[in-house]
Amino acid sequence: AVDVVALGESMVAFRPSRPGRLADVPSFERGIGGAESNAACVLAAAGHSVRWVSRVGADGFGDHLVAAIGSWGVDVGAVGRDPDRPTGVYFRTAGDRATDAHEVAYYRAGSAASAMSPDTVDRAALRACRVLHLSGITAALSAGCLRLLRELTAPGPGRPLISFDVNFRPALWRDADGPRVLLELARRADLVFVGDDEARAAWGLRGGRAISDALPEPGTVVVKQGAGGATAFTRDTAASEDGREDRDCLGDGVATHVTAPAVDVVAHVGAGDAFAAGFLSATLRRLPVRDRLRHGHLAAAAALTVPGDLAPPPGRGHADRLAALDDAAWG
Ligand code: KDG
Repeated sequence: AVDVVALGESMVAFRPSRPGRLADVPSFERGIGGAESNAACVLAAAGHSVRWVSRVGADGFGDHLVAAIGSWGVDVGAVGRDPDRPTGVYFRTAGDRATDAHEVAYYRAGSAASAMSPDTVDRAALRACRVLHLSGITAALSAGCLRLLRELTAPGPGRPLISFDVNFRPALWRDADGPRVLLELARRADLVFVGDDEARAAWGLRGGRAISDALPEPGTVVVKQGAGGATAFTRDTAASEDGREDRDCLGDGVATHVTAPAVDVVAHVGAGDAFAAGFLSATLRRLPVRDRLRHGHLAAAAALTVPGDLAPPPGRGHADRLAALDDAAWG
């Protein structure tokens, strides 16, 4: 079994080669995107065994994604190729440094990944792991994708620890069902990541405590407050071998807050994925909750300071030294 399996659609990502609106910029740089594979790449760079499960087209963009994600050290052997459907593509501006207001244009309807379902993915490859990392984006892609998420998050023997990043993408939800579906899936997870902005937009919830109260089942709920930092609500603060007993804990929840280091933001894209990866890495290493948050912030800081989706996090020893700086340094 690998440490982590990440399931989700990845796309070739194009960002304008100079600042401006999508309507105006004449050329774009190619990168890769996909919330779950972004997290997979960062986890692999942090020294974990990671598998990415998805589907791509039997086309050049599919070749590129498989090669690029594989080059981060992620196992791509369970990625299916679809001869009839294309690989998804998206365009995104860097956005405002302070507010992250940006433009995004997806070309992914009918993509190879949107045809994922319990019948088209290798379920054995999905389950043979300590942590299965999922996100709410997959739920929005198709009825088959949603069925797959429901099956993977159903309680049952042999279920790995389920990590769920809510990733509310209003542009992908054509109906009003998104918030309800995302809440249902989040409540079935063991570990949930959610931005306070998306919890407000999706569920009308304000503040970490209200969000944590709306998600009483997961052992850990991490509420991200952007530059303000992140708060983990844990029902069991004892770090276990693989975080598994988090699942069985009850109680009001202990809140641990860590302020994010101040960085000069280049682009927000990918920061949430990197944060989840850093937090998961530290969880797999049984580090205390405070250090899980610090490792999340360090990986996010790396992503925030590059233009594209992905940046290598500090190496493990380096990250450990930064995470061990005293409280004064962490603010
Ligand atoms: O978190 C970054 C992702 O938003 C980006 O890589 C594209 O996966 C993506 C999506 O569906 O928005």
